[in-house]
Amino acid sequence: MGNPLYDRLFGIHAGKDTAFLSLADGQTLTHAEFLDMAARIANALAGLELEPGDRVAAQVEKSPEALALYAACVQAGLIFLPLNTGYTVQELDYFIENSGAALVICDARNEAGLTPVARTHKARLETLNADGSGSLTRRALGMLSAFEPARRSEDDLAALLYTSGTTGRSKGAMLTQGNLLSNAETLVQDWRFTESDVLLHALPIFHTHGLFVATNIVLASGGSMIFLPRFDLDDMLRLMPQATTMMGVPTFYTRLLGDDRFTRDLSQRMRLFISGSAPLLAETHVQFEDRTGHRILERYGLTETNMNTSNPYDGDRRAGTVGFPLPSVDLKVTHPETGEVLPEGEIGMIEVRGPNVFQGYWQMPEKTAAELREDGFFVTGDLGRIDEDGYVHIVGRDKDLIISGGYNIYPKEIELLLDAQPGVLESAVIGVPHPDFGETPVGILIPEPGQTPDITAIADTVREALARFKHPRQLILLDELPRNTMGKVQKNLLRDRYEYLFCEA
Ligand code: MCA
Ligand code: AMP
Repeated sequence: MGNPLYDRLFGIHAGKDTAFLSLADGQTLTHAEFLDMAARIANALAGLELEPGDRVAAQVEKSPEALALYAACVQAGLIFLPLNTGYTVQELDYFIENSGAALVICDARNEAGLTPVARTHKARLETLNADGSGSLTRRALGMLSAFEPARRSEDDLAALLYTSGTTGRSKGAMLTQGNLLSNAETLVQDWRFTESDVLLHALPIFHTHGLFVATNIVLASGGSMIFLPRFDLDDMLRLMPQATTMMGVPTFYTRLLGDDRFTRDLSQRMRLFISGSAPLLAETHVQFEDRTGHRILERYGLTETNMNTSNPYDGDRRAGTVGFPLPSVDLKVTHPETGEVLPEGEIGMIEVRGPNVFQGYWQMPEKTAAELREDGFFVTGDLGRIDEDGYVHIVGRDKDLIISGGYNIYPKEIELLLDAQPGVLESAVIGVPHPDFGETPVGILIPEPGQTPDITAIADTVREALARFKHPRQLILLDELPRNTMGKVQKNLLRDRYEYLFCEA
């Protein structure tokens, strides 16, 4: 049986002195060095008395050690639970409690804040810092650089990734080894990754995009990565001539285009630019081709499914579409209420099925039943249509979701917090266009009769409670919220009203 995910992504590189990671400062790590690091960490984790199936929650900065932690969890049969580095202690408390994590790994600068949380939820706490130091690495240093992979099957869980929910509570998407492997292997073929590829990697590694789409593909194909801690324009421009591929959210592309130093010459060696996580404006697609001669390949996915569709590698990459369902993915457009398949060209709910689709939400059978049908189709919450040539178009969302720079924000979570503030009767959070992040949240507050809420104090409370990227960029006081005859808040009217808050008309 072995350990399919470990064997096919990591084990295949055992003993290879080939380049795997090259860092911003020019340092490099070979596959063998990376696997040694991972095995030491796996030994350290085993020494902490963790058992296969235990959850390891990690809020750590991007580094080779952080990536090796993912490999170590796979090797030891532990369920990896990566967390956005922007989450506050209050947010982390929920993830740690909900997942029942046996171990929490954090940056030393957050250790004091997380110690009581870990203690309350009976989790161990270790540190791993951006420079690779920390208590976990100290444990790993004294360990053997060999570790017999835990026996696992493709049906065993490999990762738990939290995605926010429309009710304000995040849900842990359960992903098996088979979910991750099948998608990685499909995408290697579809996007023609080989061991000669060098991926310019500037995405965070706590989400599907940077961790599974980018890293798993490079591992499965035997290529290497220029592994940057974050998106820094100067680093991107400096290192692009050494790369052959890049994956990014639309903000990466608009930021590159906003800099005159980004020229056709810089991308001469590049063979493929991929975009996803949020809609790429057709205008960005066109500008990019004009500047570089490359047509960005846009694809579509979700945390629950990894990737579902992709524009073709060889055929026409059409701006404003997310291409065709990947081989092995069934995709249909259905009536949002009845679930009936709609005729070609009509707009409806996108549903997907395939070996990439997750197993359900961690300990939330009702939410799972609501979104994952018995016949295996997952109801994405995205509205779309399939055109006469078979291209899938995402035209909107049936879920109340804002995507800022590729990060998902569920208004409900912010509204619950705003509603609870002194002097606030009710609130509505809407997404409005933003030139850099695509969309950004704005909070509309309705005061209790005769009261004037203290906007500064409310903004301070929000800062304390929620990750920076979720903070409404503006809080606005209104007398009342627009409602339809059923009493439902008409967010579309609010969005129309504030459409040009951050972008020129
Ligand atoms: C950082 N900030 C943000 C964001 N990122 N605010 C809103 N939206 C964001 N995305 C905060 C910073 O903390 C900072 O706060 C301020 O905004 C400006 O920071 P800046 O330096 O401009 O930001 P940055 O550090 O350059 O980050 C922007 C970024 C980054 C490069 C777009 O957010 C990013 O790498 N995003 C990728 C997200 C991603 O990987 N998504 C995939 C999800 P202050 O003002 O206090 O300093 S997986 C997924 O969606 C599915 C499966 C899929 O299809 O891929
Ligand atoms: P997440 O919850 O982070 O997995 O985000 C998944 C959501 O991102 C999807 O449901 C879509 O709404 C959105 N998304 C991902 N890729 C694209 C894309 N290429 N175009 C439009 N929306 C996208």
